[in-house]
Amino acid sequence: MTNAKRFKIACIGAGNVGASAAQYCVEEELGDVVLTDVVEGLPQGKALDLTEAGPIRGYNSRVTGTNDYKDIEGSDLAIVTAGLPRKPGMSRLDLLEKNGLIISGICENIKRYAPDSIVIIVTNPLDVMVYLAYKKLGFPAERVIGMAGCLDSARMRAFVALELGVSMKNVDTMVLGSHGDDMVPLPHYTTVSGIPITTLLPQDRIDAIVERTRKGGGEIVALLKTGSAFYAPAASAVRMAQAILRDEKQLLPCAAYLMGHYGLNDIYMGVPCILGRAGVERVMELEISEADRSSLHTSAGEVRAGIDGLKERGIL
Ligand code: A3D
Repeated sequence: MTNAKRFKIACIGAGNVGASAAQYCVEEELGDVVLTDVVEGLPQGKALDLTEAGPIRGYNSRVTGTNDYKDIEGSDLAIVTAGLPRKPGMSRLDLLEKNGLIISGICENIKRYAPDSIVIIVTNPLDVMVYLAYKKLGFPAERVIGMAGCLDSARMRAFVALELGVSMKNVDTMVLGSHGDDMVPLPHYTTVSGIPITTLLPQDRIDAIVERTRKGGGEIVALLKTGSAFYAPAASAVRMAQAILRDEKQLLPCAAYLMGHYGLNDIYMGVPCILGRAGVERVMELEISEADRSSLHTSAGEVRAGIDGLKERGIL
């Protein structure tokens, strides 16, 4: 183990994202994982399979599967991916209600069994679900964080690296706003080893990368036909978990609770955050253009509409 303390990580939801997150956690030896789901046998089967991969992949972290929330007792961190995907004929509001009820139930259990944990929400619609979790958990805002910007900026990094034929590791990007078509990718804060891409690529190529980033989730859904992306979302959630548990002070875009930042109040939105052992240790305020600020506020309007939807249905 590279980390001195043996952490306990609850991966709640053992579907595509949850199981991949469990895999990345143990491969990184970030801690012992408890995989939890409502479907009997699913988390147990995946946990056993991951355990049996241990001797080959060379990890000693434990993975166990359960349908009983009691087993998450004392977890240091929870990654919540439980939820339903939107099915044909289901409205956004119906999905909001169904996942809202699931997240509310899970928060009850986290509060009961892991009251000191840091919680990373992945379930969609992300910015609304993480706001709901914050309200239901009653934890300090720095301990309730949404995963989206990390994924959106990873997608943009990948597209820039592919376009320029450079290492993915050399590319840094920043994406603000809500997770969806209204997100705000920032080309001016996108660099290759410190060189702004605005000096490396023509405007039309940058515009195309920004557009592909905005539609990144949809591009994968269209290819897969059933289900949505899971490798990159899981990797992003585990990147955040690593920054927190190892107190790395990493600057990553995350959905954080805003109290006046960027002119927004009492809302969760994607902003640059310093992640360390306390969770979101600082929200960074960047200088952004008037156009980007206005897109951020448009994006906030969508999130507020979702929050109102939950209130109308008595979930919040
Ligand atoms: P999927 O493979 O369907 O897994 C979801 C799992 O949640 C299933 O195994 C369910 O049985 C389980 N579940 C349902 N209710 C409960 C409950 N009450 N307690 C525990 N488990 C439960 O979906 P997925 O893993 O592909 O995606 C999971 C969620 O993440 C969805 O809401 C996706 O939309 C969301 N997601 C978000 C992003 C972001 O970037 C924010 C990216 C990818 C997926």
